[in-house]
Amino acid sequence: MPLINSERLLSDLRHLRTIGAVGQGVVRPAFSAADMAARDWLRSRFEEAGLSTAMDGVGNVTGKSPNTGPAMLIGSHSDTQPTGGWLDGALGVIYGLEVARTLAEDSTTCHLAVDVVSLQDEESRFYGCLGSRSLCGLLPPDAISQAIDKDGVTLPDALREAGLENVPHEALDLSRYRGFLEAHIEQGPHLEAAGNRVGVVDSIVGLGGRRFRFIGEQNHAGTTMMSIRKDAATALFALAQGINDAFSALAGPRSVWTMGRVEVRPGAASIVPGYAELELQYRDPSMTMLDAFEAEVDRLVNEVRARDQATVEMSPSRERIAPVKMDETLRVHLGSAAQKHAPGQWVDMPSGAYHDAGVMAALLPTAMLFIPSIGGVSHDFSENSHDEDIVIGCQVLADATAAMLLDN
Ligand code: HGY
Ligand code: MN
Ligand code: MN
Repeated sequence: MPLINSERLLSDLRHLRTIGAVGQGVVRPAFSAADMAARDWLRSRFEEAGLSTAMDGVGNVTGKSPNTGPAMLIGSHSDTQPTGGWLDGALGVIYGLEVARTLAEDSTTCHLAVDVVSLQDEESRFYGCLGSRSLCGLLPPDAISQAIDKDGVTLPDALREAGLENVPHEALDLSRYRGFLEAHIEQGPHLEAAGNRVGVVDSIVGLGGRRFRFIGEQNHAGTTMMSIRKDAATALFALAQGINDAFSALAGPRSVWTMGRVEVRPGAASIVPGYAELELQYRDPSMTMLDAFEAEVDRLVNEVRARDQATVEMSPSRERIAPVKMDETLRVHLGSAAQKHAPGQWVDMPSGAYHDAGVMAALLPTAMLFIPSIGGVSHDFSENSHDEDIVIGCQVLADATAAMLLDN
């Protein structure tokens, strides 16, 4: 099988890291200037690789092989979290580019078709997995018009600012594709802890989220007696504690939940807060568990409402993503390639993070490959992986991709 160009791979990853760099991390939220600069650079690299490129109306950047199908579509996202790591998403996009180049440069595989994609807003600045959902025709009708980020920027305004408001949205040509592959950093501790170098994902967790608004009565912290207060923060804390207690009692082995955004206004020590916001996200490999979490939240909200401390409004904070199984046949090819390049140091494993692959699997046979995250850290500027793991992961993906297409 053709060998990847490891220096070229690392050089492209390091260049992408410079676009939106903040210290050792990266800040490239969807549709930010840095994100669009990165997408323009990716397009130029895809073109240099002989791929025909385009940016569609939601910012997806594609690079298409001149070869006829069946093709493999390989990619991930190049947008990041507000405090993002340099590899989350970027790894899978540059892997796709390197696999496309490697197979095109070798006489035994140059007839194979590998397309590459950088999907938009996987990190949910405006809408979770916006790009992959758009590509798959899975965006609800008013998703774009209603989407607004945490700072009040609307998605239509961001699209206008990026010059995309009149650009057509690309739809996946299912007749062209054998499948979709996404390589990603594990973003967790399991591979490193077990001394493994490659993970072949068997399933991706499902997730849901709720947003709560608490409306009380702002007042003086000294003269407002406890019996007559309508303290928005007290209601928030009561709900948060109730969620932690109830979810802990319900949780399965891979259940997780996070209340990562809290706002209390006006945020002064001598003022009884009149307004508060809380955002909850929960994940599990089982849809039944996700449903159970949501039933508990409904019960707890009614309890807090009954206390008459504050009015509690609840709404979904994001589109729910169902748990999804990866394609068995593609997984076998990834496992064979992993066994060749990391014998005895690879493992089948679930993904605790969600990914665009979780959306693409609705339409295409889909598989994912993980490489270890140093210290299991991600969604933090310190996110990192060892170069040798980055290189091995890409070689495994290249071998598996060639095998999948030759196997047709
Ligand atoms: O949050 C996630 O699972 C993904 O990294 N955006
Ligand atoms: Mn992420
Ligand atoms: Mn990611």
